[in-house]
Amino acid sequence: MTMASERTLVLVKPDGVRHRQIGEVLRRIEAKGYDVVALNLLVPTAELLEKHYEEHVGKSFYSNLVEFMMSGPVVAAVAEGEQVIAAFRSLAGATDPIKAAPGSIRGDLARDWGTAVQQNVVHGSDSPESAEREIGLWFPGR
Ligand code: RTP
Ligand code: MG
Repeated sequence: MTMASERTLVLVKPDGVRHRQIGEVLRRIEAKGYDVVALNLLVPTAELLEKHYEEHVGKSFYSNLVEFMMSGPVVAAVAEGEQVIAAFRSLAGATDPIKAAPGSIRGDLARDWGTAVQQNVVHGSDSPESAEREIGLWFPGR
């Protein structure tokens, strides 16, 4: 039985770019058998981040999160393949890098977690609906 192919939005956050971890994150996606089908390096605007993080507007960490995400370039990528949404969440590990298991991207690569949960190297969409919404924001027309 074949499963439907999915797409997910992956972000290498400013801490990951700063620590030269772009290649390592993309390597792990490809090593797991997924295709990178879109790629862009940019400093996101407040407007883009407000839409991307609309579920978090008003939470205590929201302004710190947006400030951090604008602190330098991020890499936006679309990864594609069977069950890639859940698979990338598994590759990424727990949101809090201290709790993220060794072997996961966050568990292995997070360096700046001393002060904030925000600095956890990557983002990955959490559902098919979020993935299509987020891909539309970061890659208009895709
Ligand atoms: P992401 O969206 O980045 O893939 O991470 P996630 O689903 O695991 O976490 P989510 O709950 O969606 O939170 C989005 C990002 O906000 C920051 N965060 N900070 N208590 C805090 O200070 C806090 N909680 C969340 C993290 O950067 C998280 O990835
Ligand atoms: Mg999330």
